[in-house]
Amino acid sequence: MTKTALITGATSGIGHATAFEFAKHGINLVLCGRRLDRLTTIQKALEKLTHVHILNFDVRDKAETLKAIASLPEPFKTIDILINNAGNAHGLDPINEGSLDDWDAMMDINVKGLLYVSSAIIPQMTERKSGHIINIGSSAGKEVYPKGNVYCGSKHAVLAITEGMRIDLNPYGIKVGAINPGLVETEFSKVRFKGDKIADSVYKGFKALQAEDVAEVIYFVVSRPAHVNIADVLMFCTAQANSTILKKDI
Ligand code: NDP
Ligand code: 8X3
Repeated sequence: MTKTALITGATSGIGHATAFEFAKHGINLVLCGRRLDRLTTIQKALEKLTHVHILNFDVRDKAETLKAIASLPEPFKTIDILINNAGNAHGLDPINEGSLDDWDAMMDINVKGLLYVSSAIIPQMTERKSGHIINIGSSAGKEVYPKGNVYCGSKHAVLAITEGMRIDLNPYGIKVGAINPGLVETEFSKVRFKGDKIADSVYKGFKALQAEDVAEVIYFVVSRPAHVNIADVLMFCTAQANSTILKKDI
């Protein structure tokens, strides 16, 4: 039977690439994000391959998030696969110089937003006793690096929440796992550095992971047989050894 996936943060980067990868395999899609123009463009492109519904909301807004997901029309109401991907880093500062607004953004989007979306989807999965939740964590959720403080904290929280979800949803046969990439060349650094030109240098001198590399792994994870749950993936580009060791050719 054809499955339906809801992907948050589908307007760029990993979420966008995952939408294209899933569409290639005929998975029906509910694509979410704040940039409606992009959602519409992606919907037009993917409708040739699969059924697509778009939801335009900010995961920081609890009421808006719950309302948007409750508004899903009948053919898209049953979500088999939830990809909690929306998120970003905001700033890269020592803790003594960090911005409270940046901290709010990271905790509100990466942690609370993921919880709001999950709370809207989990009840139908527990009722059906099936489903698959993938949370996009980060290598930053496994290892803290200088100036990463709150972003790393938010991603450590994603990992802890993933493990908690897997325990609590185990009686219902729901698969839960995390994909934790290192450096991926997306709009991530543009957001982190607020458009500053330093963002252009982040992926220079080495070949970073591409969003499609992560999307392929996500598809691999969701396409395993019913008895197989890939609980945790840590993936780096070859040039990256961990959060602080990166081989650059310049
Ligand atoms: P992008 O900036 O390219 O994509 C982020 C996505 O999140 C966009 O689609 C954006 O959509 C969405 N988003 C951001 N804020 C909100 C919000 N408040 N409400 C709804 N949607 C929101 O970055 P990536 O693709 O790299 O990031 C995706 C995930 O991967 C994040 O969780 C990130 O932490 C994680 N990650 C990224 C890595 C990297 O190096 N790039 C490495 C490890 C993990 P819109 O703006 O339209 O709302
Ligand atoms: C994104 C990877 O190293 O910039 O989560 O934190 S990193």
